[in-house]
Amino acid sequence: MESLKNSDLEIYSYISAELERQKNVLNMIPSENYVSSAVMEACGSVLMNKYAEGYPFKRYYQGNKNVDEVEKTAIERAKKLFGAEHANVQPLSGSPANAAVFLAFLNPGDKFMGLDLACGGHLTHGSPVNFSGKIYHNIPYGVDKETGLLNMDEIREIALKEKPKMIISGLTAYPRKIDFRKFQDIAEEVGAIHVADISHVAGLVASGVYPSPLPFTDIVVTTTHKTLRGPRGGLILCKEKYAKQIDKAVFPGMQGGPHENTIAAKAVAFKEADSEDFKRYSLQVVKNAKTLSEALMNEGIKLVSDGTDNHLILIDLTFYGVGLGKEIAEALEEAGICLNANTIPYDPSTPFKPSGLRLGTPILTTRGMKEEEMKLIGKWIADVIKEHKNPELLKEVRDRVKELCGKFRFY
Ligand code: DSN
Repeated sequence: MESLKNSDLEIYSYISAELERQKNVLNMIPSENYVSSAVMEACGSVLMNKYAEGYPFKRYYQGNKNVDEVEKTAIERAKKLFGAEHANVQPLSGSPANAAVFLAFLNPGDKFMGLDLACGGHLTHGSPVNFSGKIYHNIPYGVDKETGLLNMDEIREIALKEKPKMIISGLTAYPRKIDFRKFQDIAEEVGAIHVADISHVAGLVASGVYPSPLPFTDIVVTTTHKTLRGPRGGLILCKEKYAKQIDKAVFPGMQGGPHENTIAAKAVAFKEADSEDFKRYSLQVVKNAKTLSEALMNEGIKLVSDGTDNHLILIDLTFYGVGLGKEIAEALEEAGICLNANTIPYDPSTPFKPSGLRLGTPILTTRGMKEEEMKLIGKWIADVIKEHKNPELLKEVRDRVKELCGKFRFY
């Protein structure tokens, strides 16, 4: 970063400080990952300088000979990786990708179903503060109060009664497998479009360690920067019969010029994910999450659904008090462990003061950590949860975290 250092010392110093933070902290936010240097180079390339409204070989600007090849390659790689008939690689991120899907299939006021945010859905799955809940008519579904699991019979009953035009499956805080086939069957039964949002689990899906909604699901939406370990961005996969509708909704419906530098980085990430090495990585992400959840439960920490099938874990803190999520997340940050406060299903508190913690293993696994480290980290997290106001404990954990981080690869 020599040029940046010479031209803007202020921003350079913030980025350098962030580099140190990412190196010395256990980053366990399950929606984050550390991309390869190759992905970063593509993202920071001269493709950033180009306008390319339109699609490969059908652009509104001249000079897109190279850009066309880049985007065409990204599309082909995405289709191969996920076994999809059609791919649109232009969505700027997950929310704009979902917005394009709404635009493609629904009119304002139309009914759709999505997983309640508090039960593990996403803002764009119908939250009343989001465009999805403001413009369209959301009929939310939740998880079972006792088990924390999706109840497919109940979801079917709601669908039969409400006859939505669209049903969204997918998660941001649901630690278990989703029966995408069942969602598709329900959607077909009621004449709805099924949209699977696999943003969190895309890397695991690509590796075959989590159920894939492809090829049978109508529309599959994902971000590219979570378990998939690509640049921040979005991707829509669909059946050929919906290709035109999706492409028109993304551009000119939702977006202007695509970020071709990010699209190049997505292509690099798709290639990286299409490898035995990445499959081993994804397998280890899940093994690590399972070991970590066992370690936490052995310490008496309660987990929503008593474990995990994917990369994420949701801790229920209500045994220690209501609405403690933020306070304990801050104590853990002080101790060098970065995760996020999260609502738990049927949270007795509010989203501003939730009663849970959400954490995951994608970054720790990218750095090379395995089961042995998960056991240690589980014990540290449990210790901090139990004594989060003890400054000596926080300092002791912080020192041990730094020592551990020093042993694992970073850029
Ligand atoms: N913000 C993402 C997450 O953390 O799950 C979802 O958009």
